[in-house]
Amino acid sequence: MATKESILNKIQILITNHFETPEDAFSFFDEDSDGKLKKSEIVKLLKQAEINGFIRGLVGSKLIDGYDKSGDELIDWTEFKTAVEKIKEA
Ligand SMILES: [Ca+2]
Repeated sequence: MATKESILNKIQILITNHFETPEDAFSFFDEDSDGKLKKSEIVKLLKQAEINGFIRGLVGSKLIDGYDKSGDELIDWTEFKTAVEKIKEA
């Protein structure tokens, strides 16, 4: 069973190893360039982070629940940056 810690750890490894900066990661996964990550874009990030396909949808929803402060069901750059900083501390 994947724990929250192991999932966050994989996300951190992806961002650290594959991108120069969190900004690069954000713009890479923001495929429609609207400045926000919607659930389908977050699920692609989770796929890249090698999160098991069976739980990607659930994890995506949980991340949105946890980090979407504005309540629009999207993760904008400020929210993403806050999430990345929290993940680093974990
Ligand atoms: Ca987007």
